[in-house]
Amino acid sequence: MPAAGLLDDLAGIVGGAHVLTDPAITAGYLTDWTGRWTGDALAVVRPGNTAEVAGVVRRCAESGVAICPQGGNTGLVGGSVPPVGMPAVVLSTARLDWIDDVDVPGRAVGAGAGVPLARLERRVHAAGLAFGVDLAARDSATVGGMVATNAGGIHVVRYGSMRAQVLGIEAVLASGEVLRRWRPLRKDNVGYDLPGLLTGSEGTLAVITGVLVRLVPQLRRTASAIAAVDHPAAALRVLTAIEEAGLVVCAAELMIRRGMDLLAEHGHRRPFADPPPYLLLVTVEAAGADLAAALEAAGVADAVLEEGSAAQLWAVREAHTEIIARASTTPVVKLDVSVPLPALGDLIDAVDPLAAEFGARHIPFGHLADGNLHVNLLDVDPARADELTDRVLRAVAGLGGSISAEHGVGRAKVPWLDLSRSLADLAAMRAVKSALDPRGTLNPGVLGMASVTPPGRGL
Ligand code: FAD
Ligand code: 2HG
Ligand code: ZN
Repeated sequence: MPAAGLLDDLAGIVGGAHVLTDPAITAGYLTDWTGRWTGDALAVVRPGNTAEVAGVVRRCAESGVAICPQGGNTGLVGGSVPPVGMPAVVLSTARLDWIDDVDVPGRAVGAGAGVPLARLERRVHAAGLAFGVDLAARDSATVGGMVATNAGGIHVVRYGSMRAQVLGIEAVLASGEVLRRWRPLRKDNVGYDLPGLLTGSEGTLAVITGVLVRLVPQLRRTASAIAAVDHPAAALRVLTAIEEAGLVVCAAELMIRRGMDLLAEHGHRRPFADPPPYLLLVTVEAAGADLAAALEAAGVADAVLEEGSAAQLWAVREAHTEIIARASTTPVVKLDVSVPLPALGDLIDAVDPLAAEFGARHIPFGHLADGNLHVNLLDVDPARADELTDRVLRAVAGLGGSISAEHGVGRAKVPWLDLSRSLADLAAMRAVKSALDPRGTLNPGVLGMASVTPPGRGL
């Protein structure tokens, strides 16, 4: 077996039980959440600490074997699975699962890259604080993966995305060296912001092994409502009215009647018996009566309001991804994009006829306050998926938007990078890549970055 020498060495580093080669076990690591992307790997390697990660990175680099870092494998752009036809290992962060004591006065906590978000949230809540990023994949998505993708989620309007939470980072560089900046400082302007650079690097610049994140006060009193609106522009007007009433917005999401119909077909209760064209889900830090008054003043005729966690209202929003995946006859074409706020309605109007032309169903939803729409296209003929993607992303660019709002580029959007970045910008990104990973070992192909140089020694 040509890889035996490499695999023996890797087993020597992480322990034989953590070099997985049984296809029945590795299969789950080789296909992404959407089912659109599948790769090959010599093995899945599960290091238990930073030194082992460094050992794996060094040993793979010696053999010119690519490394695909993987956390919870909930990414939606194909970046978490290895390429096809190239020697590679998946480096799973599952065992980097430590959480430090919460630094309550410093409002910070350190965690291993493989810690799932929900576990971090529970730990931080027990200490009386909260974490500023939340998303529906919380049970599986890891802190390291969320940094690597600069995840957004439902609270960006209040706290910013993942990059805004990162105070420090520990990462293994392609050379095997460990980069560690680990102080809970809110201000630290000494040179390049390397933690910021690694945030959103999608596994192409380093393997993140730990993260030091800032924490925020727990929300003491919240109220949520789903309001009936007839257009995204109306949803934005309601949002503005809520803000002008002095209420602090924690989340503002947009949904559409077609989404409600689909959810109802799959057993979910409709918030309204007769669903309106669009629905605004808003959470504020305020009393329910104040939200009700603001909605009334904004001219909202129909709304369902809940105080506290509003689990039922949020379940409607959070079920979208799963139900859409279940309902589509082919892997869903998922295009996470952003446009200037006033163009949200124009984008939906531009995509609807494209979907019809391709015989697809279009169920958009997303983070209204961030101008972030999740264009979900169901039943697309896989042979025409790229053509439809091209048409949609060109429409997004035409509206002054970005081809990736929060999920990243991965493998899915590489051919369209030039719609969002200039040649000079792309050249600067490639220069960073070749400086930090000159042999192209880390996640080749992702973000359009170079592939591995030929092996320096046998496998
Ligand atoms: P993976 O999927 O394992 O990896 C994602 C990328 O990060 C890959 O390129 C991988 O190589 C790299 N990577 C992972 N770990 C490391 C590491 N330690 N070091 C270096 N690189 C690494 N995303 C949002 O932004 N907002 C949402 O609201 C949101 N909601 C979601 C809801 C559902 C139901 C699902 C399935 C996904 C959702 N996502 C959302 C997408 C996904 O959860 C995020 O992209 C998340 O950050 C991925 O974390 P992960 O641990 O699963 O990473
Ligand atoms: C969300 O906001 C996620 O729920 C997933 O970003 C979006 O399924 C999607 O397209
Ligand atoms: Zn999202």
